[in-house]
Amino acid sequence: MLKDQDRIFTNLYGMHDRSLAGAKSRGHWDGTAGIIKKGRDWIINEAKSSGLRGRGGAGFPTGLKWSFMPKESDGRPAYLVINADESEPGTCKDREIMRHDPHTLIEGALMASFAMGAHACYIYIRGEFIREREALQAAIDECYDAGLLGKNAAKSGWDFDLYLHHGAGAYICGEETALLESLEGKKGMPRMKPPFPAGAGLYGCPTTVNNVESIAVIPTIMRRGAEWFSSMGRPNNAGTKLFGISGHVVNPCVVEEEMSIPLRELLERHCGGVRGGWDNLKAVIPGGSSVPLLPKDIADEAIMDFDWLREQRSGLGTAAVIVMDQSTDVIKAIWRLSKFYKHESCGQCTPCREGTGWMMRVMDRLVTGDAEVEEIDMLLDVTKQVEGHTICALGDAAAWPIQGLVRHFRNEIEDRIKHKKTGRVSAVAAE
Ligand code: L3W
Ligand code: SF4
Repeated sequence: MLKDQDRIFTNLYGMHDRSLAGAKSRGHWDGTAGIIKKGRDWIINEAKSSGLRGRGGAGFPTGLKWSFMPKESDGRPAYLVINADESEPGTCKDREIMRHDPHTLIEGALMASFAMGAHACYIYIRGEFIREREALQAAIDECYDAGLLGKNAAKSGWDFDLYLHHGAGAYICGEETALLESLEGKKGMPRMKPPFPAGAGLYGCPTTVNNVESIAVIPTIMRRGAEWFSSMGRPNNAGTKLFGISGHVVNPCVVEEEMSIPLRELLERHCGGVRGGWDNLKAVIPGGSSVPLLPKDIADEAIMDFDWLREQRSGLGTAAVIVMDQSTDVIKAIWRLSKFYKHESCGQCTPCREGTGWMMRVMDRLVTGDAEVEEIDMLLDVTKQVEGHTICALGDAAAWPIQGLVRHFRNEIEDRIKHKKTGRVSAVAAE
């Protein structure tokens, strides 16, 4: 269990003083210039040694990503872009950082940008996050007034500007290259990769896109050291982690815990447990809507980290834990996600544009039981034709939850179809 002194986001725990004075009293902005003066390589190596893996869903090693940025400028400016377009269903952790602890994000942006040779950083914030952008903008203004941003930021010798850009409500703009397109003023449609943003990103310049939480933990890692961070969790799954827990628990919440905490401990320690007790659990989505759900027998043993969940053919994703008790119609729950992905597909590649519609229409029939049993395998076949055949990960994200449903709840789907045919139950109506 994470000790209080190892929490990074202490403001989540009732100390809601997000002002610069409050941030300083908690140790932020202390010795920032000294850390920067240790140099680019030192910061990147410290990020690498800490074992920090990206907190936006994919878990790509943060220090390694930074090291892809050019060491010497070829005349093009370099950029850091912070992905604050938090839209993955179930996910609400970055919102808490921006609302309660904006200074740790800003200080992290300065350190990370310096390490990558960037004099400018854009924070792309989800349009619906109005209170969060107000909090963040107020903190940015305070920093400019205090000399922590701008010329010779925080007396580090590095000139650094930070801009806040509002999104306009499209989930796909959380995909890093769609986000860059949107930031450039174009329609938010993903680009083909490679080139990765480090080679050609914002305005064709070297760019790193990092999630809010990945950047907000940086100042504490730099102060307390890579060894401290990597001592928490399991090998390859280091550090502290924000978990956003929703659904059928007694107290839904966002909480910071040690990586690799058992799921049951996480829910019972922080959320009052599953509604009606642990035995009332039916399934859990461990990492936001894009990762497959797990049934209770796997959830019983679940370790909340990248590698354990990947071995179960699910994932840590954004660590948005969606808990479903025995009252849940899991078929309908996954149908709702299919509807979401169909709606959010940008439509530029055929397998995703057509496949998300196909998947949703078959899911419609599975929910009501108005399908043939053979359609279950036909649906799986469609998911396989979408998975891995699209420009961005939205196609996979639409396919995986359905694959997980069929893998773990095929009997329930078949029962519904059979019972509908024999008229033994009145099936649930799709909305
Ligand atoms: C240089 C290489 N850079 C990879 C970089 C890449 C990106 C990062 C991860 O999808 C997942 C997705 C969602 N040279 C590189 C390289 N990079 N190889 O590393 O890349 P990748 O392709 O593994 O993932 P991705 O396309 O960024 C993200 C899943 O996250 N998801 C989360 C969604 C979250 C939200 C939200 O609200 N925060 O939308 C949940 O599971 O499905 O699989 O920077 O450039 N050779
Ligand atoms: Fe657009 Fe879907 Fe293709 Fe991604 S996979 S680029 S969202 S059509």
